[in-house]
Order: sequence, then structure tokens, then C-alpha cells
Amino acid sequence: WQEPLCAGALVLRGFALDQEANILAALESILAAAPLRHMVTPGGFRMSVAMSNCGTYGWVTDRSGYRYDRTDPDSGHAWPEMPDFMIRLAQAAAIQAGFNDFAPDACLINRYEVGARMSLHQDKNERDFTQPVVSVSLGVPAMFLFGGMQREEKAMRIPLAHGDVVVWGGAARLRYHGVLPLKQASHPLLGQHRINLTFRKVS
Ligand code: MD5
Ligand code: FE
Repeated sequence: WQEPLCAGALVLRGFALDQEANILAALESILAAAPLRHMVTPGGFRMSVAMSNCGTYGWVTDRSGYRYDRTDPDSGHAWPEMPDFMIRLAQAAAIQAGFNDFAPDACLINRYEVGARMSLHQDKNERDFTQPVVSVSLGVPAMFLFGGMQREEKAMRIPLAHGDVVVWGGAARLRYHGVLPLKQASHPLLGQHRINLTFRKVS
């Protein structure tokens, strides 16, 4: 159930399955306090993925740029706390890939509806690229694009399903990646949606 994609990237199939009920319950209260919203890119495009955050920091974008912020711009309040069991889940996954001191302080919540996609990009708003990103996939399966260090490089296609966790560290941390448009499908717990949680160390 462990599939290394390349140096630094490790897929843990089904690693979050035993926490699915806890995750869904936590998401319900987090998203009640900080609802999902379609943010706008610096270029003025509305993102097809709806987003929110929990933790000390949250990732936000608007016309002025991408950044991590301690407050939810929609409410003016701090983001909801990251539950301890979610921190422990992300840490346990990171340890499988050899990152023994991962201490996430941000969790970005991405919700994909049918047709929603994420175009190729690098995650480089964080400060310390020796820390991995841990991602948890829930709901409708998606085709993940795992590219190279240049946008033009051909991307590998990796299917990610409910409960799969990926640790993106080391040489994989700064590779281009994205998600193909979500296909019409239904998951018993999440309906026609895919949710992805990304745990990061920002500060
Ligand atoms: C997703 N989210 O499926 C992905 C999972 C994002 C995002 O890309 O920025 O919200 S995180 C995948 C990831 C993170 C860091 C590095 C690499 C992949 N990588 O080197 O391929 O919604
Ligand atoms: Fe990303």
C-alpha cells in the first residue's frame, strides 16, 4: 500500500480510512465557522475549487496576491483550530516518508465539484521547503498530475481515491502539479465532491 512515486513523494493508499468519520465530523464544524468560498487569483480568475482553512495560518488569494494569513478575510476572525487528531494523522503519514518532526500549522481545505480542476503550479508560499506537504484525498476519485521542475515537462498521472494520503517532500516538494477536471461520479459519504486536505508548515 506504499507507492514511492520518486525520491521524496510517497503515496499511502487508504492511510486515512480509519479516520474518515472523525475527519468528516471535524470538517462539518470547521466549515460552519469558515465556509468554503471560491477565491480570486491575482489575475482576476475565480478558482473552480472552493477553499477554506483550519490551523494558525490559512492560504488565501485575491487580486493582491497569494499569501498565508492568520485571519479569514471573509469573517475577520482567526481560522478554526486544527484538531489534534488531524495533526497526528499528518505526522504519522510524514513519518512513513522519513519526516520525523513535521509540525503542520496550516491545513488548506480544497473542495472540487464536477468539472473543477487545478492547473499546474508549484507550492512555494511556504518558508521552509525541507518540510513536506501531506495531502489527504476524500470523496470522488481524481486524476492527479505530477510534473517536473519545469512547467513544460510531461506530467505523470496518478489516480487518488478516498482515504489516500500523499507525502510530498524532498525532491518532490517543488515539482509542478495539478488536478484534472473532476469527472461526474458520486461517493457514498461526500456525494459529487472531492475534498483534499493539505497539511503544511508555514511559519
Ligand atoms: C489537491 N492541492 O489535490 C492538491 C494536493 C494545492 C494542491 O496542489 O496547492 O492546494 S497537494 C499536492 C502537492 C503539494 C506539494 C507538492 C506537490 C504536490 N508536488 O511536488 O507534486 O487538491
Ligand atoms: Fe499545490
